[in-house]
Amino acid sequence: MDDATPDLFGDVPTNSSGPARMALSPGATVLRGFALPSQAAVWEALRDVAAAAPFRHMATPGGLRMSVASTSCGTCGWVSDHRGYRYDAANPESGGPWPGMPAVFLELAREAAAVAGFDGYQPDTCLINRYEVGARLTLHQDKNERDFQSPIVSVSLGLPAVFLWGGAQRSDRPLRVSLVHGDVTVWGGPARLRFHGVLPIREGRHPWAGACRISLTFRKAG
Ligand SMILES: O=C(O)CCC(=O)C(=O)O
Repeated sequence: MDDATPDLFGDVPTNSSGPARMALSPGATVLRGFALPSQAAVWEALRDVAAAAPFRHMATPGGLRMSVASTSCGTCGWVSDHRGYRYDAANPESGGPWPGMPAVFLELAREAAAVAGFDGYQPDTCLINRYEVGARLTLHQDKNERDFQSPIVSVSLGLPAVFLWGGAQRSDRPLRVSLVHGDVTVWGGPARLRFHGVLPIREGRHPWAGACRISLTFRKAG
């Protein structure tokens, strides 16, 4: 991780944001605090991935700087530039492969998918987004993957966020869902192509992540 990253080991608040499991729509579930038991190992693995493939702000195809900083691990990584959005086996920053998917990431994603009703999940990539205060993701669909049969699994770490859970059309009014450190959101089946996004992150400080939020978003891209 870069030098904006604070100390790794501090006290981390427990998660108390409501029911253990919250259905958003058919095929979409928030698992409250699901990542907490493995948070220390996940955080350490995240530090290693970010050291091997540092976060950077990519450009949209239209030339705008994305407000989130990103990196990836797995057999391919999500990239965006003037050529469009896609997955690439090479990290454009280094020209080499992305770091491998840490076992603790894979295990967490597989377990969360199974609990949400998607057995046998085999993600091949994890997009890691770092949101500083004010960073956001506008409503979008995840559709650069070849495989829409597999779900998306997204782990929230650090500062809280308001997740927008939209419909099949961009114009559908989204639900606003609070996500806190350790929550895991899974969407697949009839929910796989729903629009979703993240409102601008509000100021705050998390004992591990400092003034930022990090999401790990697992996909089967290839
Ligand atoms: O940060 C999140 O919780 C969601 C990430 C996301 O929507 C994406 O990477 O497509």
